[in-house]
Amino acid sequence: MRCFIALPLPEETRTLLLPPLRSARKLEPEWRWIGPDALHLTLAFLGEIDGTTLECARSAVLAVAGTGAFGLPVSGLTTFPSGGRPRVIALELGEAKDRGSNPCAGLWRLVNEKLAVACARARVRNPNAEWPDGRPFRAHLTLARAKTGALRPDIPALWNLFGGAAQAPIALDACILYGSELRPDGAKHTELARVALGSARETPPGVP
Ligand code: 2AM
Repeated sequence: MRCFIALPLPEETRTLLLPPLRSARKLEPEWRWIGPDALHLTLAFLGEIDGTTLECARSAVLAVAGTGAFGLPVSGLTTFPSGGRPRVIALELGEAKDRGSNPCAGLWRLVNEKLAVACARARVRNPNAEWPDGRPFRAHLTLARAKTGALRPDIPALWNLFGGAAQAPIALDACILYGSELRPDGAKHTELARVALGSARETPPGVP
């Protein structure tokens, strides 16, 4: 199954992003805009995996349970790749200000290290082909992908739509191993494993 490890967005953020996503679809119709429920912050893309490798991915996600939730500010809107024809429109996320140093990059490193160690122990190939020598980690939320022949998007106009909706930091409090089925109407994501990031030391609301 095609799999990836990512952080889901809280319902509040998905609701906030719904109106700008609707407007963006009209503004840039030659881009394939993602539905708010499918938005996520990718930590590792694993491609087609099964059996032992899938179990290694599951164990890597379980290993980051309780490492601490955090909130990331939206810092801008950009296209990827930085050179050449843009293929992706994404919201860029800055680092958390409410915790110690770089919790998101730390989580990206930790889950990928756990995956690499589990794969080495099980003597299977690490499915994250980019780890550790690939592109440096840039926390982002992919909003749209180019359809064939898509024009360069109007970034200032898009930022006018999304900037206002993305003022509060986005709370990231879970890590998920997703299975992804590619369909003509967009990818369908299934949760294969989910952990809460919230630290075990945190007291739930209402508990003294
Ligand atoms: P991104 O959108 O955050 O860049 C699930 O398909 C996720 O895995 C995508 O949202 C994408 O992350 C990432 N992904 C998909 N195909 C990929 C590939 N070939 N290489 C790296 N990452 C990929």
